[in-house]
Amino acid sequence: MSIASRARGALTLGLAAVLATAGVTALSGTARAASTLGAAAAEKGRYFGAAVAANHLGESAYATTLNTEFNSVTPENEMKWDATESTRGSFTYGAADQIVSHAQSRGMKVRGHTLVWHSQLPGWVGGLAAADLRTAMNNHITQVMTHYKGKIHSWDVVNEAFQDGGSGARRSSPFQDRLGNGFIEEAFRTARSVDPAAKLCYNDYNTDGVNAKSNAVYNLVKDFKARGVPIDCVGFQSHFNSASPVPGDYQANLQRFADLGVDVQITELDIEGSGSAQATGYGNVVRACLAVSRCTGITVWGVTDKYSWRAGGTPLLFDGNYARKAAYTSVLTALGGTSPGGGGSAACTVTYAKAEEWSDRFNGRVTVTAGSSAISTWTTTVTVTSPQKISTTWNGTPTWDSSGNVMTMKPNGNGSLAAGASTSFGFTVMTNGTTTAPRLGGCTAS
Ligand code: 9MR
Repeated sequence: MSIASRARGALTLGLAAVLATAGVTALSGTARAASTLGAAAAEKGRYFGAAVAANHLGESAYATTLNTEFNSVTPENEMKWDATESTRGSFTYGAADQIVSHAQSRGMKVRGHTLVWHSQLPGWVGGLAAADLRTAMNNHITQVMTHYKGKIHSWDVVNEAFQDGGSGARRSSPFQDRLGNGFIEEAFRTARSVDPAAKLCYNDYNTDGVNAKSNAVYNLVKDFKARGVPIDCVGFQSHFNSASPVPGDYQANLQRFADLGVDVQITELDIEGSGSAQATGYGNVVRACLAVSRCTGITVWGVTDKYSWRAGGTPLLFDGNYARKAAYTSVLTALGGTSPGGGGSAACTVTYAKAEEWSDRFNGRVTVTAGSSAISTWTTTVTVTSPQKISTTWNGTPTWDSSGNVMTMKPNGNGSLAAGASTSFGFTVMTNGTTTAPRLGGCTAS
């Protein structure tokens, strides 16, 4: 035995003794990889968050998915100026407070979004002359940050202040037009004075690769750092689709900002699409963040496709039935986690869609998609609500529990699927008067 391994042995024994004294049993054997996004990200020293809407927290599947998978939240609209100060000097925090207390009681972090932005800005702000606008902006920052002092890990102090396109110019807004370039600096200085413990971020979109807009933000941050203007982080929204895919220099761009001495955060990630293309995009984003030590966390812009701001593009990790998508598996795998039920790296996801419908029955179709590795077989379950009965199935081999309501489905013959590839099976549900949609269990792959 080498000296090093003997030292390690002694250390292990010492640790076991400490744990035993503390009344904790030391576990031996291989630790199981984390099986949720939040836990897997935490093992990598990052948070994994979602944008949350207060009005969905009462939906149990929404809350369960949020609580199980995520460890940070961003109020999607509830902290914006139109929500918190729609009338000058009269502050309303009800919906935002609901999200903050939901998060705090479950140990989740909260990102604050956003203090100074041209959009979702009440009309009265745009009507103010310069001196009054300056007072109103600083008062808004002061009031909102004071209300949430100590509860927000990072604030998007200024959002989307630059124009799209090649000019690198500032976007026109009441703040820009009346206060000039200095409004961003003023907002950050005010924010620092109110809550010195919160990380202060500049947040924008179309800045995810090296381009004229991100260069303009880069120069702003560089100037702030050189002059000692407080700034701690830059948020990269990362709204992607086929016209605006994950840039090839995404990681390099994150790294050049990090090299200026700020943290970087992926703040509003969503990628339109489906299947393996979407899964690959998500995996690339997560791997880029993990490769940049100052990339401290990732937030996806919503929990489920059905409530996304661009629901038609199905851009998120959970479908409208809260089933994990291939994109979910890709993210979890990239974070070093393992799907529940997915042995080793083999993993799959299932989604349900209703097909044909008659007065007494309907057809359901389940699509099984392999994760980022090929699988040799899969199993999933479909549960119908009594008195419904499944009368026929196709493209699969079913077995049944004693109630006859839970069908376990395996492939017909060869169940192998390439990474990201899909197959589907179908079945007919006799409604017997009940039209409730079937529920899917997890997908198990090997
Ligand atoms: O997702 C938000 C949506 O519900 C609002 O209607 C919309 C209004 O502007 O804002 C959406 O969130 C935006 C975020 O606050 C800033 N970056 C772009 C996001 C998507 O539009």
